[in-house]
Amino acid sequence: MPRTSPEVGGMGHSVKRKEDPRFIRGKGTYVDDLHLPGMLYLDIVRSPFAHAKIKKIEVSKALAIPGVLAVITGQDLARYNLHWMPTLMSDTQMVLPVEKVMYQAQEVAAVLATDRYIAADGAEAVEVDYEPLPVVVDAKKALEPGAPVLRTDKPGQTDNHIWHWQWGDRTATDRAFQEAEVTVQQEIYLPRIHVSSIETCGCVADFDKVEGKLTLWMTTQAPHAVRTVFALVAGHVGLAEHKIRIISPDIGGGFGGKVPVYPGYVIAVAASVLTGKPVKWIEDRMENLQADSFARDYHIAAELAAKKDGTLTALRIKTIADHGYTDAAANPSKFPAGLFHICTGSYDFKAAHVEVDGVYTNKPPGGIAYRCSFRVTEAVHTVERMVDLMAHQLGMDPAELRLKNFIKPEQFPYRSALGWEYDSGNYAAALHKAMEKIGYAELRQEQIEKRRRGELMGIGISSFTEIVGAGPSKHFDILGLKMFDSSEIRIHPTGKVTARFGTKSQGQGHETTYAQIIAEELGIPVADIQVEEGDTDTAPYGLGTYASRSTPTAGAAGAVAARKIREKAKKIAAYLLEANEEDLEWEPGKFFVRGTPAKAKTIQEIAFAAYTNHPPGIEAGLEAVSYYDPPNLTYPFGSYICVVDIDKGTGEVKIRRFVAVDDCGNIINPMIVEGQIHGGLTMGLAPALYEEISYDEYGNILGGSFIDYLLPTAVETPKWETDKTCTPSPHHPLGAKGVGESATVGAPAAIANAVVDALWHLGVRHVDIPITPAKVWKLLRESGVTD
Ligand code: MCN
Ligand code: CUN
Repeated sequence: MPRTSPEVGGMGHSVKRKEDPRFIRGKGTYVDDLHLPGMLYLDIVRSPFAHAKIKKIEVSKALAIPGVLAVITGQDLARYNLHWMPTLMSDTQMVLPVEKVMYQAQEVAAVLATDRYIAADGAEAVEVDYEPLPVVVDAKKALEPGAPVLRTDKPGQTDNHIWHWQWGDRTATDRAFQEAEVTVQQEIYLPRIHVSSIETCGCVADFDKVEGKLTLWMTTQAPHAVRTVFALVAGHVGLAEHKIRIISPDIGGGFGGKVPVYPGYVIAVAASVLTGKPVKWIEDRMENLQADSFARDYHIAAELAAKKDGTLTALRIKTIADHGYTDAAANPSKFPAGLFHICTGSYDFKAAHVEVDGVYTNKPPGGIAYRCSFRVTEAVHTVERMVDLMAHQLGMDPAELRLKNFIKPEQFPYRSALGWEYDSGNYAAALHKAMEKIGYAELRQEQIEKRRRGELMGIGISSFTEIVGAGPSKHFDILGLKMFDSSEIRIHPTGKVTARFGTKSQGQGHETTYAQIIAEELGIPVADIQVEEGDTDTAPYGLGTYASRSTPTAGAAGAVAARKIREKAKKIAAYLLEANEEDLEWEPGKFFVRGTPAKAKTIQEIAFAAYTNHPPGIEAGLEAVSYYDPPNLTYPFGSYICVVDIDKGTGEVKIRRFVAVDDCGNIINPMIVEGQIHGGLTMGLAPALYEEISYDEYGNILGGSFIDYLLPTAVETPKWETDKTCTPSPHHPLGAKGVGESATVGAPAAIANAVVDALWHLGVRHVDIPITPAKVWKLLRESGVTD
């Protein structure tokens, strides 16, 4: 039951999204909607080769086109030492190449013109003479002795190995494996995928030569962090942090793809600084798909040990992480493999060990997330596949095996074998609810009968644990910037509110849910609260929106700032009511004298007094700021059950039912959470059955357009059946956990497990995602199914 009235609209109300009236009327302001006087346009020349020396760039034909003003090359940027830039993982990345290109579709040069189409014509007319070099696309081959060394620019780099990282107790894990009664092992490949948000990336850079100030509207999920990085990289050409204003306007989906800094942004800035004119750069769809950062590309070798009774004892994982030509992942600095070491999942493992090796290949920079908190999807997929494999191996029901090994409610806060402290959870409750809702027992019965008739039906479970809200400053930073987040709430004399946050919504509805948090704490109606994000000149410093961190960090900051305001409001109320502070009680929206409810002051009256009649000894005004450093991450979880039917003739997997029970603690807006889960499930379905970016041996991208890279549409998407349990976070001020990525993280394993469940009796043990009809058809034929 919500504490506030529907008019106030605090936590628990499905308040309609405040941002939607402008979105559904086409009145949003995206970067490409900006048109500044005298604006120039940039287009980018891209490499057809995956690895090649640049012998010559001939620009005369391009410059001869009327309207083409300049062609910018790596040599031009090198004059200002801007041809390389740092990545978020302290690697280096080319802005524009001087010597060689490292992947197909890499930026080679940029054309500046008076018009978008002239810029494109100019890019066509630039002639580049390449000398092809041997290409490395296979991460395993990249590690073989004798493989061509790709990063010849890095002194001391003698192979393609980037880093080795390990976590956990190797000795205890090895011992557990030696003593194990049963073990299973499996190689699992999670392919490269791409987020494909509706809006591609782009920016408008506007350098004011008189003020010496750069305003950069850009598609970024983390405006403040980007500003700091720009200041650190371009300080030597006069761009100091206070002279850079980054504005992240409306964003048409981020999903992790708008965390990195792409070369196009930097070139546009350089072009604006040099010309003193506004410069717009907007990627087209193919550029977005082919050259922006990718996710996954993990080659995982996993082993699981158990007792014969199904008690899980140890997990051991070795992984090769393909990062493309540079490690441009957006991970917390301390964790090069992100939060992959949450891979013990929802289970009470006594021992675990994980090793990851980062590798360079001739591919675009990889290692960002795809709606996933820094590699948690890879972790969940691995453990959920392995647990399922073990259940089948033991002839135990996969639900039963899970229930037997779940971390029990009374074990929270729970320290995992890999060192995480899970805040709260009740995994069995979520699984039981999902089983009940889907009719698990009946489905198993149906499956037996179908199997007798030769029909292929499978039931798959995924009982995932997420890890979101990075993060506590003790362990979490990006390039040294601690991962707190912020809120600044200002109450105006008439009781209306402007609130600013260090995060940046890309479609998640922050303008609504942050207002609800303030409404919850102060009793001010949501309609009276204006939420702003994404402008570094106005918003307090924050690390941005990704890893479902907004609610755990900035949302918490909002609650804390509102509580600070309430403290001050109480003093003002006591003054106005001529009462002792201790005698005042709060109910949403007002303070009243205990026992005399008629003697009350509303928050609006208090706000007015804060500017017109403030008490002696107390400063005027009513505002507060909070920089919230979370004491821990939040661990949302859920249990998903998927039922598939497989067509023996075509190998097509049809999802008949999909039940998703999620738990993200206390919910701010149930409708928004449900929307997040629906979208997230569809983004989990996508890589499970459709999406993959692969390369041929020459490094040509296969799947570089939507003809080959399949996004599920409404036609392919099943009806999602959602439900929830509620296990509040004990450390979050509102008991909330993040939820934005849960469904994408949890769904693929449920689908993959259902497919293997349908085929197990035929001898199939594993199938890598995406589970295409061709793959299943081949497995069926290999198992002798001819139908
Ligand atoms: N929420 C809530 N109650 C909770 C938890 C969350 O009401 N207990 C609400 C929040 O207030 C917020 C939304 O749900 O409005 C998501 O909150 P949260 O889980 O904190 O995640 P973030 O706001 O940090 O969003 C990031 C997350 C990520 S990392 C990806 S990727 C993703 C996702 O959100 N990208 C999205 N969902 C997306 N949705 C849209 N429309 N567009 C994207 O780009
Ligand atoms: Cu991880 S994709 Mo989201 O964190 O922006």
